[in-house]
Amino acid sequence: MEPDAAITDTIAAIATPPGIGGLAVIRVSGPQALEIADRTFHGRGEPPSRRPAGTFVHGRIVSADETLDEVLLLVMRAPHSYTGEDTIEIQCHGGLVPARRILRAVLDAGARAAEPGEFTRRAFLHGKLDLAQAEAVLDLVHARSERAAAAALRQLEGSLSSSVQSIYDETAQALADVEALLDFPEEDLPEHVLASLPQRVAAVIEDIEGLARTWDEGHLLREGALVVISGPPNVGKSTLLNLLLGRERAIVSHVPGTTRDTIEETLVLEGIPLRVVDTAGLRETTCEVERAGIRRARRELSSADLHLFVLDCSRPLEQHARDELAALPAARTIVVLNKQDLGCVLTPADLPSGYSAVSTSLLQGRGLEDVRRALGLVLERHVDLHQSPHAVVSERHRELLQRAGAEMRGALDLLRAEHADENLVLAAEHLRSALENTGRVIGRTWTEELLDNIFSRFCIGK
Ligand SMILES: Nc1nc2c(ncn2[C@@H]2O[C@H](COP(=O)(O)OP(=O)(O)OP(=O)(O)O)[C@@H](O)[C@H]2O)c(=O)[nH]1
Ligand SMILES: [Mg+2]
Repeated sequence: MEPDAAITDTIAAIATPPGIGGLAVIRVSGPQALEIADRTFHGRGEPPSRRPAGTFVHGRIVSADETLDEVLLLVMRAPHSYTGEDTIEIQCHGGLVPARRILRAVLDAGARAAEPGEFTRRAFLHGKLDLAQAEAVLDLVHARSERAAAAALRQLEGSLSSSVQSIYDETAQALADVEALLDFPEEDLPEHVLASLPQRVAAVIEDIEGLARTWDEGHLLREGALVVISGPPNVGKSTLLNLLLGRERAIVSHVPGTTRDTIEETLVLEGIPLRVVDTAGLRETTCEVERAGIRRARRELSSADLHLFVLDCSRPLEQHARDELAALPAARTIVVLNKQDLGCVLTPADLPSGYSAVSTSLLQGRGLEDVRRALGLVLERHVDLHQSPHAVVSERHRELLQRAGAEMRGALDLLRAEHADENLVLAAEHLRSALENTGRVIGRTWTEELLDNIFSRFCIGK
């Protein structure tokens, strides 16, 4: 689909978050942006539409002879703006009232209220960003750690786009060659082109799969790793949550069964956002509320990326707890042998094999650093913490890349077959489909529905 050349309306929105602040910004973009500025802005000298791009002008926004606020107005001209259109940004005093009144005045002067993500959508339609870059804007706004923000910024700068673009170009070249071969009369087929194709296609498959593998890391950076604290009652799970957070979030008491509802909090470890969940102690009980809590705990357990399984080491390991532990994946579980100060009857040797353990005495805060280090080690299996942040794919990209990879494999099988020259029509079809899927990652091919889906997750004003 070609970019929509017929954007004729001008959109406006408050770009800053609601609430009290020093400044608020109203953004106006589209063909009438400067005209609307002239109608609403009163200042000395030339009207905004006659000002050079990149200038800030001081003045007042006036509507129906009433001054709404004293403002600074920034003039940007197409194509040198975020959206690629004529754009003005009005900086007014913070707080909701001035910004809302100015927005109203701008709408009265001919603009339309922007939909979520519509500025970035226009930037995409005007070729200022490709789709992967536009999505990076969303990731950057939502980034929960510095590492996540750095990865989003790399993607915005085009690191993912350029990898995908080169996969796209290689695929397009292979397709062009196959199509050219189809046009040759059989006897004149340039054998060397046909002979080199499987190797080239295989190389592209490797690139596609390498890129798709970064999803694991992307998922952790975007959504955060879900770390679930579980174990029998009264072993120190809530104590551990509080220590990790550095504040008294969950109630700690000597009464077994204190925690009922799941408690989720976020923190950042090694630049990776973590969602840490404290859960009700796992045990047989007749208490209805506690049982509801245990059901919730089990729900969290099933979707956890990482487990902290806490045990009281001053007591022997009961069969029930052993079974609970054995149900957790060893490679993603850290056993915390707590209450070392009470003397140890339970040691790492008593655990089912394959589980790594950390000894703590959380009441004194002892061993907390070891827990953090162990968490970091498990995370490192998913994210290369020593490598500088790089582009990582999202769920949408992974799906498309996997489809492209499967199509490329289909083509490869046909091209490697004994009478490959007879398979060229089918191989071309696979390559075309791979090309289309790869193109969707960066928006070389798109549909309105796809754009709606992506941009509706943005906030208004972005
Ligand atoms: N002696 C000793 N007591 C501890 C230690 N860690 C926690 N406790 C105590 O153990 C009791 C239970 O701690 P919690 O953190 O509430 O335990 P929990 O696992 O969340 O318990 P439930 O929510 O009931 O399942 C509290 O009285 C804590 O102060 C420790 O290292 N040594
Ligand atoms: Mg608790």
